[in-house]
Amino acid sequence: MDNHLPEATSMHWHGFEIPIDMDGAPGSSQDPIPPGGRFVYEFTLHQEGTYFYHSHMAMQEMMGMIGAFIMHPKEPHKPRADKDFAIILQEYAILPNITVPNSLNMEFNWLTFNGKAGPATTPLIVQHGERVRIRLINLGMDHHPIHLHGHQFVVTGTEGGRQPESTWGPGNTVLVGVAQSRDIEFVANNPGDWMLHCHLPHHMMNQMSSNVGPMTRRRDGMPAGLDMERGMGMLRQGNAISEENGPSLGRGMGVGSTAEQTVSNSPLRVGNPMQNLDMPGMQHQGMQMAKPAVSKDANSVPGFPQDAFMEGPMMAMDQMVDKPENFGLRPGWSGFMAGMMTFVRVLPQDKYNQIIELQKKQEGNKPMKMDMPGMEHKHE
Ligand SMILES: [Cu+2]
Repeated sequence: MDNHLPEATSMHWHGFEIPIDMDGAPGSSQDPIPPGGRFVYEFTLHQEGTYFYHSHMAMQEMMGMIGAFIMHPKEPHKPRADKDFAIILQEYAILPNITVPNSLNMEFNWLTFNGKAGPATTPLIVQHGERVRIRLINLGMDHHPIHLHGHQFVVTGTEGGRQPESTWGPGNTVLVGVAQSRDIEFVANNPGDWMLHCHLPHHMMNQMSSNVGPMTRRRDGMPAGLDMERGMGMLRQGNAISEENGPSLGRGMGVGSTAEQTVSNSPLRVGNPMQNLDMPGMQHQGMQMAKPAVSKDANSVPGFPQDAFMEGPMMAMDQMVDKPENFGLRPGWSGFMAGMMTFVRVLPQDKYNQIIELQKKQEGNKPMKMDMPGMEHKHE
């Protein structure tokens, strides 16, 4: 492993039964690999199951340094799975207009399946009647109860490998704890576009944040507190280990901090609900931005309207996230998809074939990786 990071690292092989000097625990099983350094990991595998590997530096984990490592058995498990998917669950704190996650932050506004938040996630395409395995891997700060609509499944494996069939009780939600993996299997016997999602409500949303500053909506009488950057612990100047920032960074932010403000259900501004957005008349390119459905007396109902701004037709962006796997979904579907959310699409053969054809066509249109501008390739 070549370390191209500007800081030390090491790679841990999670759950692997390998010699201690290959375990990748920095400082104890090996020296950390310095920037520009190299360490060769070499071992023989004898296990079977859904394993993974990750940097053993905590903040590098929070930047997303993880990969799935599937150890297949020599003979397929019985009953045999027709489809075998792997989904890595991760969470990030990323502010608007910034592409770099803040790994110190304790609250997360982007909840992802394989690096994408809904509706940018890619639906799982299966044929009616197929047996499906989904391998769920979690590395982050939260545990995720992953729920599948329309089916019962059994948990056939954990981060420790295959589970004996005698333990396979039915369920439709599996709690995938931090550093765990869970394999679920089911027969896709119920046609439809079924949601697969984390069931923590805030993990079914994007851009979650405490009320620490001007967000995309504003209510009269609501104290704004600190601005959003400071409220979420983002640096405005200097670096994270400077004398000024070092002692406080990661402590005085967001949840439970003094920047937190109580929020009453104060009235929304009258008129077009769109005018409550910070930028009047704002239109996002590619977003459909229809008016949210809000009743005339919405303000008189304590607690409402809230979802009107989080999910609904105004959030739809079907075209922006268009891909073969989304073909034929109900128009406007994307307005109700956010965070750790995607579909298991159980399709009749003709629709299934149509999508496979579209995938093949798209595959042919993809630019060659070597031609990507700005990409450097090293051959050794
Ligand atoms: Cu979750």
